[in-house]
Amino acid sequence: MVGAGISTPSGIPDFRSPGRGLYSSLQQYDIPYPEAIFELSFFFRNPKPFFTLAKELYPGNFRPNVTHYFLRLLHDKGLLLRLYTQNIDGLERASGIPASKLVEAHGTFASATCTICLRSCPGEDFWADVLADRVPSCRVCTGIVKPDIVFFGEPLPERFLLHVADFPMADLLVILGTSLEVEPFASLSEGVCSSVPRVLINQDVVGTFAWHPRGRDVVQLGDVVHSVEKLVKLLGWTEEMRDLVRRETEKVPRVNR
Ligand code: CNA
Repeated sequence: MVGAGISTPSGIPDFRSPGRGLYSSLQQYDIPYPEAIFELSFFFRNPKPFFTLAKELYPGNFRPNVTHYFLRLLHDKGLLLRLYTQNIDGLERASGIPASKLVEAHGTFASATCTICLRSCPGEDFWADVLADRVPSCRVCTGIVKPDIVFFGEPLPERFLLHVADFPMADLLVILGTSLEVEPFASLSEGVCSSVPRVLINQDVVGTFAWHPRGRDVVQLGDVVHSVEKLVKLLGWTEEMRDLVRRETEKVPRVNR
């Protein structure tokens, strides 16, 4: 399970870190209060701020960091049952983890849906408009095309239901970079069997690790990259990680706008 804290080392602010979180820096988006950016009622009145944020998060503006590549390495080794992410930055996909291994619980910019005729389209269809500061519109009915990001009050993607089968099957749960404050995502942390070790890697102790810890819980506090590097070293995977990061970094040229 991962959240915004795994992408702060890639340069994307989280929501809640005081002073440097996204919610503290949303003034530039011309919205009445931070949460409005993900509210449908506000979006239909003024979709611009959301698309300004979308433009910021354009794939290619940011790169996966060691944490994403650690998860990719788990997949390469056949150890990743599933990656449940709250992030909408697409860096899990960018790290090379296939979509079949992902549950993007709060949605994705990889696809979009017309708000009027509900026609679905791939992300490539709307990015040109977003990058040119235009609100993308449907080719069929001219309705506003909304990227498949889950707004407040919207149902989670159907794939989220995979948790019903995944969590009882897991024999280790690793939780990285999340405040475990957003439901129903946060409660997944309680979905593994009570005998299954849970490892929290985060800046601070959060959620059930604070108020209802289990006997086999492990908590590693501090910067996520530092903690992951430490874990990788303990696993004896340092060389492999270095090779993977080198290969992937050479592959994806950074897009500078
Ligand atoms: P959050 O509530 O902002 O919590 C982030 C957590 O990560 C906090 O506990 C921080 O202390 C911790 N953290 C931040 N940086 C580090 C670091 N370098 N090392 C270790 N820990 C760190 O974010 P959540 O994901 O828990 O909240 C869910 C929201 C945030 C979802 O709806 C997301 O869509 C949303 N969000 C996503 C992104 C993104 O896609 N990158 C960015 C900002 C917000």
